[in-house]
Amino acid sequence: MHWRHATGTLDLDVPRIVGIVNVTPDSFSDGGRLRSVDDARRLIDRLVAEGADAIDIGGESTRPQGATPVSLDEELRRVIPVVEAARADHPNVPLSVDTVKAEVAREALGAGASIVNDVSAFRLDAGMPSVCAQYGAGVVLMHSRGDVSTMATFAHATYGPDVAGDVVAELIHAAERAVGCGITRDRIVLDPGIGFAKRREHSLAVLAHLRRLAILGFPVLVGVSRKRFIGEITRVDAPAERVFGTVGANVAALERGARLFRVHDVQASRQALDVAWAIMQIERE
Ligand code: HH2
Repeated sequence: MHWRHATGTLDLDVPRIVGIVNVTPDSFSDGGRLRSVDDARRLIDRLVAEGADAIDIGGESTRPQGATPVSLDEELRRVIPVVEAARADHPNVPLSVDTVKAEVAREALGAGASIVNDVSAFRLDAGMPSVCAQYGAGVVLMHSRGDVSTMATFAHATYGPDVAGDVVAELIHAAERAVGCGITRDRIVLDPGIGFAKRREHSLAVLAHLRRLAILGFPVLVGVSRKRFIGEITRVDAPAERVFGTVGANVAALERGARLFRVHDVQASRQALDVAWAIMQIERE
């Protein structure tokens, strides 16, 4: 399996790790850590050294406590210099921009990003599909409901008896819409949106039934890193201390078909996923 993006192809016959760079003052687990472009550069150097296969750069938080939407100018000011620096420092590492705004995607793709990670799956900006199609970007379509300030709350966490079925159906709709707008299938990755309009039981159901998403044929990315459901299960309050729980969830997702893993703590998931993967290869022989 392969994932095409604007500047090449990512081979998904092994688990791939996407390192998170939040250039935001208010992200739920790492907000405010990066005060300058040089801070971001140092973090990216570390994530790549620890084994990240791609880097996801975001300038707008969707934090569970209800995020404050960021203006276009402010988001561009945060994100674009970091994309430019990362492109110069790591010319061979695919860069993703985590945004719901077509204009931010356009500028980031122009500055050297090759993937657009849209947590609204193209719901919030009608201009997004054409920008992605124009650049031949790889796209991550993540399941969510509501707008930037409500999507990580429980305001829209209402499902029928089959939560995973509802999420899969909404993602099929998003993928078909993207294809209808000119995005080729080999550029699309689907993400169940762990913690987005999902209580703990919803996130767990979606992860438990991840196979049903993986069998659609699009690569699956999961973003479980440090999230609330892990804190609830482990009773670890500080998000940065949820690394072990994150690893457990990622291994469970790998076994159920996920191939891309968006994480803050690259080294831990790199080791765990590589070992779990080696075991899974023997099982297949
Ligand atoms: N989760 C977050 C942000 N972007 N993108 C994808 N594709 N999947 C996810 O699960 C996902 C995402 C939220 O996490 P984080 O970036 O750490 O926090 P914040 O939104 O507060 O910046």
